[in-house]
Order: sequence, then structure tokens, then C-alpha cells
Amino acid sequence: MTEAPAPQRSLVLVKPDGVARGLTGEILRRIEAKGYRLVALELRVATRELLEEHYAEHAGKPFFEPLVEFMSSGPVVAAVIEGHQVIPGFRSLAGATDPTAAAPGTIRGDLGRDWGLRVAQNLVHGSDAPESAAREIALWFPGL
Ligand code: RTP
Ligand code: MG
Repeated sequence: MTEAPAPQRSLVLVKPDGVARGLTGEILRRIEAKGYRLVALELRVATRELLEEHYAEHAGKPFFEPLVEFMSSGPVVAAVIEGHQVIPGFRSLAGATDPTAAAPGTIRGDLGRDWGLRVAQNLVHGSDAPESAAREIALWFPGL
């Protein structure tokens, strides 16, 4: 299949809950089955410093500290994915932030739940706009 030039890119993270539960393959499968292309992929434990930058928009919010702790609690899988309209497209695949509210058929709706913890563990992150995608890709994959 061909595609228009200069397709969009998005940064996706399989969060520590997704990796620990063995859902990385299922999540990547859904991305590829949708027709998006993987252009970078890495398993790593993110530093606090990286996560504070990544989630800078949430600094000062009550869930910021638990979020950084959760996100640094184990390995994440970071990926850059590509395709026309991939940023909103992956957000649709992921579903609503709250896994209880996320629609069935979505990653969070099918595979996530509320565990009653201090911060929502919702399996995946996806960039929410072209500007944040560019910022996040430069942060996680400098030189890409
Ligand atoms: P993300 O940035 O991780 O892709 O998720 P999102 O856009 O759907 O949600 P966002 O508002 O950016 O929040 C970032 C992450 O913080 C955690 N969170 N927990 N009240 C809560 O318990 C709460 N609020 C936010 C979630 O892990 C959320 O994905
Ligand atoms: Mg967000």
C-alpha cells in the first residue's frame, strides 16, 4: 500500500504495567494491525529526569509525583510509530485515560482496569498533538 509523503509520527510508550503484564506484544500487534509502521522501538527503564521532562505539562498536579514513580517503577517499551493521522489514530486505539471509562475495543478498555492505586495505570501513552510528538520523540530518541 502506498501513502502520502511526510506521514505523521507519534511517540508511544507501553507503560510499566503493560510490560509487567506481558501485554507488549498485544499492544504492538494492534498498532501494526491498524496499519501503522514502527520506526523505532526500545525497552528501557526511564530515569526520573526523563519522565519529569516528558510529563512537564503535569508538573504541580496532585498525580504528578505518583505518576513519575509509577512510570519509573520498571521497564517501559518506547516506540515511534508512523502513518497518516497516526497521532489521533493511536489515541483512538488507546481509549480514554480512565480504563474504567475506556470503551471496549480500545487498548485501555479491553486490557486495563482500575486497581484502586494513587495513579491510573492505563497501559499506554500516546502523544496528543504534533508539537508534543516532536518534543517527546526528541526526548526519547535523540538523533532519530
Ligand atoms: P498519557 O499522557 O499517558 O498518554 O495519558 P493521557 O493523555 O490519556 O492522560 P493525561 O491527562 O496526559 O495524564 C497523564 C497520565 O497521568 C495519569 N493520571 N492519573 N487522576 C488520576 O488518577 C490520573 N490522572 C492522570 C495517567 O497514567 C495518565 O495517562
Ligand atoms: Mg497526555
